[in-house]
Amino acid sequence: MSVRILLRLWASALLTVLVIIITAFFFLSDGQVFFAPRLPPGFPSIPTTSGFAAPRDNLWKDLSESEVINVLQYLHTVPNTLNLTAALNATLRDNFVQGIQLARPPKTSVQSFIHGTTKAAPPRWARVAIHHGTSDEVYWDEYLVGPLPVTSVTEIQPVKYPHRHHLDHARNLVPDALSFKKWPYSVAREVADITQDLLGSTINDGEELFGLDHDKLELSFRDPWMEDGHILRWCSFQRAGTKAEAGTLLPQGLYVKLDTTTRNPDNWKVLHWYYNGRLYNSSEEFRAAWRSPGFEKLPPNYDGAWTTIEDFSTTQEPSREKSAPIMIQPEGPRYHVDREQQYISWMGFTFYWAFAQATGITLFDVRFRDEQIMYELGLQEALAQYAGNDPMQGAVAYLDSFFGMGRAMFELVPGYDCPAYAEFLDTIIYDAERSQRRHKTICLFEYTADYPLQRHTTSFYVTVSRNTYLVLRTTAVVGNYDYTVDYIFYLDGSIEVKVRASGYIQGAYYIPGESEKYGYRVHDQFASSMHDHVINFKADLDVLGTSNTLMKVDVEPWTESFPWSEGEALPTMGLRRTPIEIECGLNWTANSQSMYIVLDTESTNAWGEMRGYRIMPGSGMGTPAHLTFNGSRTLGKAASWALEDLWVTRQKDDEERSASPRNAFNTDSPMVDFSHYLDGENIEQQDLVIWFNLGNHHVPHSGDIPNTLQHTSASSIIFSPFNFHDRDASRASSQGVRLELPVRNRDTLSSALINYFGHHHQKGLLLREVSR
Ligand SMILES: *[C@@H]1O[C@H](CO)[C@@H](O)[C@H](O)[C@H]1NC(C)=O
Ligand SMILES: *[C@@H]1O[C@H](CO)[C@@H](O)[C@H](O)[C@H]1NC(C)=O
Ligand SMILES: *[C@@H]1O[C@H](CO)[C@@H](O)[C@H](O)[C@H]1NC(C)=O
Ligand SMILES: *[C@@H]1O[C@H](CO)[C@@H](O)[C@H](O)[C@H]1NC(C)=O
Ligand SMILES: *[C@@H]1O[C@H](CO)[C@@H](O)[C@H](O)[C@H]1NC(C)=O
Ligand SMILES: [Cu+2]
Repeated sequence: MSVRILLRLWASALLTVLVIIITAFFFLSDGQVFFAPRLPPGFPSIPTTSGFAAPRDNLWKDLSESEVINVLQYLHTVPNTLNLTAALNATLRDNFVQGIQLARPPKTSVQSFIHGTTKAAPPRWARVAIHHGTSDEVYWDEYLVGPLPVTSVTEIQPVKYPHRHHLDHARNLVPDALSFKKWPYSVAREVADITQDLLGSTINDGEELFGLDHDKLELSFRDPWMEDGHILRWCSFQRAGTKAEAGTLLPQGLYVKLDTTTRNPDNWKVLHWYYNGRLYNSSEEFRAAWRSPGFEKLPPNYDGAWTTIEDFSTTQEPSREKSAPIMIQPEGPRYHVDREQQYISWMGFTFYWAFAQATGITLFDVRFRDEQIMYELGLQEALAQYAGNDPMQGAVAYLDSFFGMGRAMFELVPGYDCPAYAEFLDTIIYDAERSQRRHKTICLFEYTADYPLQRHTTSFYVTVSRNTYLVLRTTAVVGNYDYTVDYIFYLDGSIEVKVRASGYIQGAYYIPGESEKYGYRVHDQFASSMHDHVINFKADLDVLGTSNTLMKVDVEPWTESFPWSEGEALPTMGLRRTPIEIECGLNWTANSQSMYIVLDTESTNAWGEMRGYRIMPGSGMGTPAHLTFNGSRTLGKAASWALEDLWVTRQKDDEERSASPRNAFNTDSPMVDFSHYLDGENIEQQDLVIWFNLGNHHVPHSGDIPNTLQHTSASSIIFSPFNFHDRDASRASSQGVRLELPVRNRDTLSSALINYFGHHHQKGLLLREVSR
């Protein structure tokens, strides 16, 4: 995630306030006010599946437009203390509705409904975020409005943060356009003569969002923070970039630190300038140094063909003009989708999905052959912590749910992002009393791997089973970086969660002798910046119900003597099973010598073994990473979940999320402080939640220019049945072949028998003739 998105999203937030097109009473879909790139026509996708219905209504389903209108009408007509201005007429100095989403029902009430203890489905409530702009200290807070639809019993309640009793709101440290952009840009304009001399350019005017001058300069910002009552921010000068929007590759080595405390610009100050390893205490001091003889100037970092994606050079590989192999889906999809209830069924798997602006897609009630596996599986937060020797790279960290990992989901490209035959689904976001349909933000497809699920050759036969799996995919484009999240379902009952990253890296102005400590030189004046990606997910496993135990099974070296070793102690190895008793954090172990299995100690398979699901690092680039260092000043207490690989806690209705999108501006006192979830409770045969991290230690190199490649940035976790069934469950659904090998019987050769299991498709396939 980059600073550039700050510009975009805050700017778009400002725009929504200033250029509102909808009121509570006149909702308009498809408002195209701000950044929601749409594809040009010419990327057709297949029609949707229909005639399939979920067994029950989706209890986590997103608010509908009519529900949102209902809530807005309530907020604007029933007396309350919010002093709301209709978003259509609001400025940032008013109070207005910033966003609305479903307040997902507590698990306890969902469970009692599903188990028939309560007759009525859990009531629907909305969660409403309010921008409080009338006070001197601008802040956000949240309210619950329900039950819905609005009746005489509908009420409004403040959202409580159970572990943070004293907190009910989060400061907005850049409350208006002036502090956000106009004033910092005016500071940059005051040194136009210096930037012209040092960088060969001057700052853009700061108000243009579209059509800015690509050769001019922009400021990118670290998140502001509070220190001794002051609101502080470091800004970095970068080139806008020639159309490619590669600003994060174009830092110029000039930085300014600002104090924008209070809403009165009279109180604002330039604190420091930083250039070429020197910190200046004022603009005057910086200017004097620049004028003085012997002031050392660094070369600017220019944009050019090096930042473009397409290779139009003459040294291309000619074979790329021929078609590459592509997958087809000969008889249509084999999954079933209920779009209305957001429910999917495939090869024994069933699950519901729900969307949220902060976190994207979450799966609910995941079952395999009607047996419970997970209550909930979804992303919580995506952080990136950088390191470097300048005031930007040296401390910048991003908590991307602030920008919205769901809000940042844009249209996927059929045939490129997902197979052309994939099914595409839309999402809708609601903010500032406006709805916006985001088209084709989710894709769903079956795919057959290039490697079989199973194979074996004996003297008499060969068997091979195809490995077909189902993928639910979204991509969140948070500024410079694209995070693709896949939920993958395998025929044996395994579920994989995989994150891949692409896009422009964010790097440093290259300083010889310094940049090497934190990255690699990747262009004339540009070095990569090492950073940690840690992406937190919640997996509320309910393996055969809510009574589960996390069993750690260690593969241990030991020495043992056996009767047959005639008294000699033999170095060997064995298994040590330890149930995890207390809530804790865990790491993947060296040499993968520990297995973590969530099981139900009271359910056994035919062989008397406890039925469970194993959690293991998946098919990414090695083991998923956690944060390299503790104590980041930028992250404060906002991301303690990032310090270990996975955590196990007891499920609590009031421990719904490991993070809040509003953590970013008050990291020392975050709305949700995950560390409070670890309070020493016993977790044997309890309702367990696994919080796990994906991500990697990203040390970009020349191959990350122009964009990071996804096979070098993937990380994944697999939840896999472990003694869950009596034998491999994929036998019932896999497709394959058994070839009886010709047997020489005296003088005759028996004819080979071919036995297909599952459908065998051959039409249109070109088999290469092999001469013997
Ligand atoms: C917006 O302001 C105008 C002029 O004051 C007023 O007529 C209109 O009712 C307001 N709209 C809403 C939705 O409050
Ligand atoms: C209500 O909001 C308006 C601005 O929208 C503000 O002028 C007024 O002071 C606020 N009233 C209260 C009681 O805060
Ligand atoms: C700048 O301020 C720091 C303390 O913040 C001080 O140590 C340093 O001497 C000052 N530099 C100049 C040139 O005044
Ligand atoms: C996991 O690793 C981190 C350091 O990276 C360490 O602080 C923590 O104690 C480890 N956790 C366990 C359970 O070993
Ligand atoms: C991280 O540091 C804080 C204090 O700064 C400490 O309380 C906490 O236990 C540390 N966590 C880990 C996992 O080392
Ligand atoms: Cu990265």
